[in-house]
Amino acid sequence: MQLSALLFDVDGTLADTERDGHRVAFNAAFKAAGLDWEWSPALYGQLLEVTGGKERIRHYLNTVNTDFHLPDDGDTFIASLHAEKTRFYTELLGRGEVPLRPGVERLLNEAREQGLRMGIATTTTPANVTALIENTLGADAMRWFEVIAAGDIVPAKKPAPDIFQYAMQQMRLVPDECLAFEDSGNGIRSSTAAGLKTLVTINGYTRDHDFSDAVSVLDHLGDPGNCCRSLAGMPPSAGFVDVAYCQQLHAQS
Ligand code: XBP
Ligand code: MG
Repeated sequence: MQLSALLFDVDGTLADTERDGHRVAFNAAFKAAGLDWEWSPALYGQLLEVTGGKERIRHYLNTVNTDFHLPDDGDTFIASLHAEKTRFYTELLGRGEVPLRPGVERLLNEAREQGLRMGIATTTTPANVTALIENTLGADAMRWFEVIAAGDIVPAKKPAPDIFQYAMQQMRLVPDECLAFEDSGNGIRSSTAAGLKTLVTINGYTRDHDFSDAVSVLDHLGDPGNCCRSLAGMPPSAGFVDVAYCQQLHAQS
């Protein structure tokens, strides 16, 4: 089957959002709620093993801040804290504080020009996707993606395959028509379990994750004059990820 669609993860893939974006927003929400919780870059890196902000807060309380007494309506408490975090995060994106990673805008435009379909498959909250896309690519760019599969739209977050399966179902695609883009161990476990070939671009938090199932591992997507470095798999002959390279990866058995 030929390559018909690119399916993109968001956090860590389209933009390096975690350390200086989501983490900062979590800490701002904790402070606004009068909580003395402070997630350092190192602690946040550990907490990232759990996807989903609400799930991550609960994981923190279950494993790190075990002395904190969660109110009886713990789910409501966490959900309202997370809603405040999302407000801080979308404001941070609105200030342009998180740029797209190298090569992302170029590849998205090249894919559009060459008629490749595109979708988003992410664990983050839908509002966060809108804020990132609109603040980096403009409001029209939301229409570049046929589906924004995000957050609680599926019962199980990554590493479960649900979010990628949902995106393909909405786009009426099968895995053999697609190539997935991810950045983390949870992400590639999700995309691989959904039957997808996956290109990985690592980042500071995920460089030591297991990407043995990836068809290619790069330090970023690259641009003309800013070549990417291949860490596993066939390197891109142009020195950056273009549609031709995506088609070569997709054609690999
Ligand atoms: C990354 C996640 C998200 C973000 C925080 O998602 O696991 O939970 O860390 O966003 P992905 P929320 O890599 O799949 O894009 O607080 O909205 O969950
Ligand atoms: Mg990610």
